[in-house]
Parts: sequence; C-alpha cells; structure tokens
Amino acid sequence: MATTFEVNFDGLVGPTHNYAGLAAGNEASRRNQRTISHPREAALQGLAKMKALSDLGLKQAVLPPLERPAMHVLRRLGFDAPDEANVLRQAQRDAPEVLSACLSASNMWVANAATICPSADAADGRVHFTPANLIGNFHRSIEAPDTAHVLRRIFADESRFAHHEPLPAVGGFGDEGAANHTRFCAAHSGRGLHFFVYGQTGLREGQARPSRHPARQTKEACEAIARLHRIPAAQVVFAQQTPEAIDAGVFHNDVIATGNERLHFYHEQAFVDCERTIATLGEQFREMAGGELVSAVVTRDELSLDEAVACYLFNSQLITLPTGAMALIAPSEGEELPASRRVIERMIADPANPLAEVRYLDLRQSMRNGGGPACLRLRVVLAEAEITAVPPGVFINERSYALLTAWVSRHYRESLDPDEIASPGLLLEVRTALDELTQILGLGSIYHFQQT
Ligand code: SUG
Repeated sequence: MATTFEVNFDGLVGPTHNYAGLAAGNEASRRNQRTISHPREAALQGLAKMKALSDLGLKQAVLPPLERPAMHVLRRLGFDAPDEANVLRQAQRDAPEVLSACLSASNMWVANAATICPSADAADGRVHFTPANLIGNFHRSIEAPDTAHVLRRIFADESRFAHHEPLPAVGGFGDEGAANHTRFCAAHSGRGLHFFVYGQTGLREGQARPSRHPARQTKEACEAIARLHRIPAAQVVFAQQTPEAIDAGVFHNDVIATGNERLHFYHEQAFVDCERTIATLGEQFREMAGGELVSAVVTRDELSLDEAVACYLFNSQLITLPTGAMALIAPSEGEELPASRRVIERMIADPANPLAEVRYLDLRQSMRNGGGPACLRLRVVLAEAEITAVPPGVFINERSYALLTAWVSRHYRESLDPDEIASPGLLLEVRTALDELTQILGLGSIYHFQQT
C-alpha cells in the first residue's frame, strides 16, 4: 500500500473570470480579449475535473481563489478614494489597464503558484514551497504575496513544511513556478529527479532568446529554487526551452512537455540541444532510480508547434491510477484535432509506454485564456503523515464537491461582459461568496477584506 501520494491541488476559478488579453506570449489570451466570459461554467468545469480525478481514486484538493478585485493593490497604487465604489471608478477612468489586471482571476492557474519539493528529496526532510514571483505580467505578479499567505495557511506545520519567499521581483529572477518544473521518479515515495526548464538566462549574457515573445522563466530562478529546496546536485537537471517554441506561443514548458514517474512526454522542439538534454536526464535517472526513463517524443511531422499550442495536448495531466496504470487527462481540444488523437493512440498502443488510457475533459472556459488541465493544478507529493497536517476541508470528496458546486451556482454570474466587470455590485457579490468559501474550506480568514 502506497504511503506517499501525489496530491493535486486545483485552483478554484474565481467569480471574476474574464478575458482581458493580459498575458504576454499567450495566443489564446490575445485572441479572446474582451469576449464575454462565463464564470459559473468555468468554475463548474474546474470542479468537474477535480471530481473526476477524485473518482479515479486520486487524492484531490482545492486552492481557494485570491481576492479580486484586488482593492489592496489599487490602494497601494494611489487610488485612494475613501469609498470603494470610487476607488473602482477612479481606476476605471485613469488607468483601465491597471484595473483590469486587478480584476483578473488568473490565480486559477496554480501550476504557476509555486514550485514544490517533496520531503523525500530535500536535505532537511521537509516539503519545500517557493511561491512564483510571476514578474513577467503585472496581473500575475500581484498573486505572489497572497499565494504565499494561502500556502502558509494550508501547509502550516513548520516541522513538516518549509516556506520560502518568492524570488526577488526583478527580470533576472523571473519565476513561473511548477509549470516549468517536472519531477521524475520510480515511485512517488522514492527520490525524484528535478527537471527545471527556463526560457533564458536572466543575469548572464550569451544564450539564444526568443524574438517575438518574452521568456518568462530564467535559469537563475531555477538554480535558486534548486538551492533553496536543498536538492542534491545529482537529482537536478536544467534545460533551456527553444526560442522558436516560445515564439510559437509556448509561454511555459508545460505547454510542450510533461512527465509522470518514469514517463517523459515532450515535443522534439521543446528543448535547446534536445538530444543532450534527454541523454542527461536518462543517465541521472538511471543513477538515481536504477531503471530507465521512458522518452515519448513527438516529432514536428506528427504535430507542429502551432498545433501543439492550439490543442494543448502536452498540457494534459499524466497521472498514476491506484492500479499503477497511467492515464492522460487531456482537454477536449486534444480529441478534436486528429493529429493529437493519433499521438495519444500511438502511445497507448506502444508496449514500452506506460500510458494505458485517456480521458478528455471540457475545460473550454479556462482554455480560452491559455489554461489547460495541467495549468489548473499544483502537484504536491505528500507522505501520509504530511497529508494529515493539511486542513481536511480542502480535500475533494462527495460532500465538499456538492457544497462547492452549490456555492458556485449560488454566487457566480452566468456571464460577464468586459464592460460590467468594474461594477461595485460585483465587488459585493464576490466578497459575500469568498467569505462563505473560507467557511466551507475551514481555512479561517484569509482575505484582505476579512481583516478590516
Ligand atoms: O499566465 N493566462 C495565463 C495562463 C497560465 C497557464 N498556465 C500554465 N501554462 N501553466 C498566463 O498566460 C490570461 C488572462 C487574461 O488575458 O485575461 C492569463 O493570465
């Protein structure tokens, strides 16, 4: 019986879910800018994914949405009218782009919330957390302090959990969290090989850079996290994303590669010097785990970079079922594109590939902002004793699923027009909803408005 589990913490989509076109290098976000969003449907789609994984026998938990509108950020930026309706009005009039960033529900993509190192790999035997600074985009950078606060609240036991500050908020240390990090292992209970992927060096010169879109993750950030998490050098590999992938819209590595246990599923254009990177991973894995890492590579002839970005095949979740078999949780877009379906069928048919089945899920509301199944979850490998130190209310089961879906149906708007999003009415609705949510999850007061 396994005593260590990969727990998926999914971000609950917040009530202000909207399409603001805010995200650099993210084609879906640009394309859908200012279209009408459907917050209720978005949150229910996310919850349905959590329930589906829980029904498959996996441990599934939820992270609460952060407070939006971020009134504390607006005030910090000088919108200082005494009443909140006027703070919103002032911001709308003088800096609509700032307001829009302060309304974004982007914290739903918790693969970017932090990078995690399980206790089996850290020299001090604790689970390590470094919240991502997300400095590549203003609307995401404001997530970092509040994410840090929520993670400290959920993983509160200092004898088991170590929390680091987000890295310095400068370009040289741009960090987008677990979306650029994969941990390979023979089994979750054993040691893991940490694969950090960056877009460019931040402080040193000399490496190729994308020309069209920014590289959000730096090598210096990856190195700092490996140090902070006290991972032995033999269990760390760094690699660079190809500039052409970033320029095609691969703004995080999880848009072009993923992994689980001993399976690495990636596109041949994912990494600079791909052959050497894969060879190094193989050698270090063999050394650490005594077995072979399975490299499931997809060629550009099978699926072009543009197709990979359009269907988000690589942003699927690879999971190990309680039977030990592996399953792929893929977005429905991955089923609709014949080339992507063929890749999945080929992998399932290959006896050397541990993938046994695929499930397609409808996550279209999130996908329209560039967030597939993998973006919506943060993997936290926890031993049984560590799980007991987590507040029970955050786990998904029949009861919490029923409570959360009823809560969403009660409080979320069916649709949100970009022009109504700054209304004081929405602010009040959101606060009522979030206040109730903290009671459902049993987390105490975590929001700024609850402190006043
Ligand atoms: O950072 N989109 C997010 C999507 C993040 C997906 N995460 C992973 N690949 N792990 C981003 O680009 C769009 C918000 C808007 O435009 O309204 C946004 O922030």
